[in-house]
Amino acid sequence: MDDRNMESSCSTCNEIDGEHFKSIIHIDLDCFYAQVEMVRNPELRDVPLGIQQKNIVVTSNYEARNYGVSKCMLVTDALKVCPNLKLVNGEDLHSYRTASGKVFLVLQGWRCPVEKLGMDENFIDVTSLVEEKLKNANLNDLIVMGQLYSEPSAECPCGCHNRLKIASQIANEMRKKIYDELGYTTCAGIAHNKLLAKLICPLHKPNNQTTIFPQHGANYMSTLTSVRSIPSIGSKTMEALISQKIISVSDLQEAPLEILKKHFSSDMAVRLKSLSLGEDNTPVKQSGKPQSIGLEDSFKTVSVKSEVEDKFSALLQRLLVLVREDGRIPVSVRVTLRKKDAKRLSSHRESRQSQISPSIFTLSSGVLTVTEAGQQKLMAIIMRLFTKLVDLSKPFHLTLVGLAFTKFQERMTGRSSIVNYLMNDISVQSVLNLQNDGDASITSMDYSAASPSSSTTTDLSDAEIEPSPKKPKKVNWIAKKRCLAKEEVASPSKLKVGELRLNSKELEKVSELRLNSRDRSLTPRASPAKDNFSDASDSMKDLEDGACNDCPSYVDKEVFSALPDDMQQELKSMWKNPTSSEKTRSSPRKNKSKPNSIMKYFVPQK
Ligand code: TTP
Ligand code: MG
Repeated sequence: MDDRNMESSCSTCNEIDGEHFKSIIHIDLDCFYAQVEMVRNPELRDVPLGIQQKNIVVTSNYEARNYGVSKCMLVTDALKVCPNLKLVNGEDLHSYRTASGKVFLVLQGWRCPVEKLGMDENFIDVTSLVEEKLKNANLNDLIVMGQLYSEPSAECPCGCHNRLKIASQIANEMRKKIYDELGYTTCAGIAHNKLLAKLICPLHKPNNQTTIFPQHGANYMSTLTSVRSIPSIGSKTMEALISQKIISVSDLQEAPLEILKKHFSSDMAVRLKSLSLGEDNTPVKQSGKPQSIGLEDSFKTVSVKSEVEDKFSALLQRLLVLVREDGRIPVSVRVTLRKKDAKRLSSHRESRQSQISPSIFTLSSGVLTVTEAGQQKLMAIIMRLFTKLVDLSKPFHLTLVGLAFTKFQERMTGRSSIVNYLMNDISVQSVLNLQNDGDASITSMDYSAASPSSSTTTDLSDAEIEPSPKKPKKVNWIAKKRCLAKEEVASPSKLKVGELRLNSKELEKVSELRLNSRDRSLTPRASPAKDNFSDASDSMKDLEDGACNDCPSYVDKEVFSALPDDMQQELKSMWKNPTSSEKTRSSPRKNKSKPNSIMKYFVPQK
């Protein structure tokens, strides 16, 4: 009997409807870098095309794949199988990043959570949209758009088949829009969870989509020949599984839980088992700006300090361009090395990170810049981290160096700037990246490319050299309200009443960003910028519930709550006196008696 026809029982669907109620789409761009080049230059469309980085073809179009050119092939080998292969240098990632951002924007048009994975993949949770569409759908007319992994012998009582049929139609619309607006073809996977949506996506590539019903999840998983196909199983977990002769996903399905528990924690053993059966309940997390911005350079071997310095210097130059485009001010830098271990004939990664002073960066006419002296400071920190990772008194062999800015301050306009207070994203979008990238735990699904064993250490000693930004009490409180308690809050400036010296640009920014209350609703998620900060939305709700019930409608209540108590009192008493309040609102800059009164910043934009 065909494996695909062996459905798992669905008689308990209603009891476990928590497992089937979601509808997830995974979209992957076909031969991504190659398509970007082909859209840019139509002459490349009908020729076999390879994208070259160093001596490797990182991807190729499907024309070239027909000749046997595969991803990550050596250029020399690719030219052997396809002598007329057209090669385009793909080392400058700028246009790929731009294309990736545009696809993300198109997908956001459906107003569902979109989680970006790498540059050319996105998960979209269309559960709510499907529920909406289901209300008006004629169930007899529903069909699966694109391919279906396997015909079901019976309807699932929980209704997931109809939901996934609608999801397949939404996926089709999304793919069509990406093609119509940007010219890129894509593949999609449609399933009730992220795991199956991602894994089923490439089944009919290119330019096609595949839906899988929950009952066939375990069957499909059993066709995967390596446990490594499962996202979040990295090299260490795979090694441990192989040592138990668990190689394919079906081996994992059959492995007794007790055996797994001997080699992994109990939670992890259970999780491995669930994954092998196609079960996964990780949520689609709305993506915002990347948590870190980094670049790596790999090579055969480097064993001399000055060469390492040159590599880092080149990386830093390129990284600063990316940071400028991003616009956030970095407050932490991470150095990564891949060391060749001659004895074990293997290599491993090590990282170390350090705080950096935001003052290294300057904002000039809205553009982030670093002076020559600032760059020297950064290089000094980078080389100091390097010497902590490598014992220079002994020979060393590196095969990769990497540099990343790992934490950011959203905006910084001056040490004592009120701007830092009067913005909702007042402190930092920061993430501490201290866990092993690969295999330490799989309690939450990590869909990012699994990296080889690696470790990152935060270098606290460097924090002394580059002083740690202070954490004012008030801002820490706001961070807590936003459920950022575990994250670090870095260097928002402290507001003192006597230090209110806004220059005109800051004032403009404040007015523009925070005080245009006529255009803003105070409901959570009203502002598009908020979509990246779902935790912030919650905090906003809390604040709205209590802190400033007497505030006039044009006042941002979260901003109000962030002000020192005495300032809040000053404002409240003014609002209680309509005459003075109105005067201040209509003519804030003419308030001669209190030139720096906070009142003038609470003026709706005209
Ligand atoms: P993939 O999605 O793996 O490949 P792809 O989009 O080129 O092809 P497919 O049609 O099979 O999805 O990777 C996305 C891009 O990432 C790819 O175009 C080039 C780049 N890339 C690298 O830089 N290094 C690599 O090792 C791989 C696999 C991809
Ligand atoms: Mg792709």
